[in-house]
Amino acid sequence: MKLDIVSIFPEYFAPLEVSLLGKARRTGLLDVRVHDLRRWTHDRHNTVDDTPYGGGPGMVMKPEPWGEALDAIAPPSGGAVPRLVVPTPSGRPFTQVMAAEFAAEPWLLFACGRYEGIDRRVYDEAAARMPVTEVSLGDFVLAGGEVAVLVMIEAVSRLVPGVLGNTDSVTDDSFAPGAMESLLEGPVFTKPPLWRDRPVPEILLSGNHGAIARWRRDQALRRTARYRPDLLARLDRAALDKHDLATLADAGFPVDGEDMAD
Ligand code: JD2
Repeated sequence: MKLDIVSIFPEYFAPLEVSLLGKARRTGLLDVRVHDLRRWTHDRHNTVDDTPYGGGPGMVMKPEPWGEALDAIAPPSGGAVPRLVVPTPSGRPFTQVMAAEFAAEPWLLFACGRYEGIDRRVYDEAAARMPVTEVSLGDFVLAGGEVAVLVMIEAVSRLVPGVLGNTDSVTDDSFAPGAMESLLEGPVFTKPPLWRDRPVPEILLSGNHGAIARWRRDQALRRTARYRPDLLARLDRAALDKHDLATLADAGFPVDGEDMAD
């Protein structure tokens, strides 16, 4: 998979040389190229921003350097086209489903804005010759797109076959698309069995796989009820058995529908 990144802070992307992603790059699974937007400026001060039309606070990224950058990286008559991904607080929420869709693309081009964002005409012109997706990581405000792109590249890359290695731990994820249900994962433990007077829950040492699965599901349901009631509300009622309903009722989240009598 080819990943191009355009930013006025190419140094932000040093972490892409570390760990999983660093290895995937060295083995050729990922072809990552980071470009400095200022390379496509022509004035003495390498200006990339200007004041907003209509007034208001802050600055806006000028269209010309972006136009030249996109033309250079994805030539208008160049056959293959990338998907342009632009982080912005006003984009569609980035989800695991979107990460999986991006992971199936051969070529992604990430545009990192700064200031109050990029002149709208850049999106419109790009959309005339390539798919464009504006994405938001969530309801908080970052100072620019760089960190959002690092997040997305990490989420996408681990879904690219061969990057993670262990494919089971990908399909088991809480938010794996196609998973029948999305529950938060419960707590995990490893050795030693007793640490600073704190024991590992006995059931996990029991060897009773059915009881362990049940306990883990209860933990997942309780945690989801507490932190993500919105996920529980979206759960298919048919995916909940009698024991699930009792666990949720005990957690203070009775699920409506049929009563619990057989
Ligand atoms: C960004 C800014 C517009 C105010 C480029 C913020 C983001 N979930 C998210 N929060 N914030 C961003 C994000 C992404 C790119 C840029 N800014 C600052 N823009 C209004 C502040 C500039 C994502 N993804």
